[in-house]
Amino acid sequence: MFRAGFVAIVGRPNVGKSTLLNRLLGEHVAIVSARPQTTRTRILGVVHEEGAQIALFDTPGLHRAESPLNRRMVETALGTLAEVDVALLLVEAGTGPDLRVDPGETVRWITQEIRKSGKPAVLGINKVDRVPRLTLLPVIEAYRGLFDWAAVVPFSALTGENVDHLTRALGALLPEAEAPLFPEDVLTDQAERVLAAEYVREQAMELTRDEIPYALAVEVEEFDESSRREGGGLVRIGAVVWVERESQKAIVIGKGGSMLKRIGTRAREKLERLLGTKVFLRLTVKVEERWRERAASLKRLGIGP
Ligand SMILES: Nc1nc2c(ncn2[C@@H]2O[C@H](COP(=O)(O)OP(=O)(O)OP(=O)(O)O)[C@@H](O)[C@H]2O)c(=O)[nH]1
Ligand SMILES: [Mg+2]
Repeated sequence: MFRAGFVAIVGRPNVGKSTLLNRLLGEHVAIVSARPQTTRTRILGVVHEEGAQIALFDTPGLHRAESPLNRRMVETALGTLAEVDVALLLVEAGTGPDLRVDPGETVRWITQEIRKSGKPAVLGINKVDRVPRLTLLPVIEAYRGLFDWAAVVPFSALTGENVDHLTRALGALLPEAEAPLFPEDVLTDQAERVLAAEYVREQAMELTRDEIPYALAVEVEEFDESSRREGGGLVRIGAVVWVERESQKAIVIGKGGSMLKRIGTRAREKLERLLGTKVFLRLTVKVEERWRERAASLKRLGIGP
């Protein structure tokens, strides 16, 4: 018997949704950072198993959103929940030194949304690598009280521990299918130029501080692979790093261009690994005041349902 269908990975920001997607795919298709609200769009990853094909959507972290950017992120995640066969709610084991047991208000709200969707749901408790095993028991009990989970799976997206149990639990909940939904070689819906923009944003988020990681957007203006086609092995990429203020621009560029250079070098190295070619990456920093509040800018950047 073969099963195939869609799963939405939902949860609060920073719990490891994108790390899990990458782990399942064995490729870095969704950017990851130590900061919350990294993912802004939904990202499809297709896992091809022996008896099942699991199409997973990584989604932006669910939170109380205020700005138009954040509201669109939340709408994207909730909209995805409505379209899938199965929900995977991710939470993290033990935040901070006082290992947290209470699921908290946001997780209660997300669980409510899952209940409203009428979808079967799996609870994934991520980051078990950083807590003693025994401390998990009260956590599992607390979450069991929230919803009738089809399965509760503690795992670590970072080390891969127990991730196979998670895929088995998800696969078992998918509808029976005559045939796979996607060809064997399909891994993601992310175009290479989108991945290029995201890789730059990932490094820029990682290397900057305070409000800057959230005020960043990256737009690829040039993606020239003509030399790759001719066997020259070079992809030429030109990207704009958008910020909201001149002061932020100065920081992203850095003294004598040093910060922008670090961002560019790190992104280029990762891109070369992904694309399997040499990459020439040119970055420019530009200011667009309040882009996070402008519908046209968000649309241009591909953010929103
Ligand atoms: N120790 C540990 N850290 C993890 C694990 N999974 C993810 N992380 C870290 O948690 C942080 C957030 O990971 P992301 O994958 O970006 O989290 P996310 O849920 O996609 O976050 P948003 O996109 O902001 O909603 C990163 O620093 C990851 O390295 C894990 O299993 N163990
Ligand atoms: Mg993410």
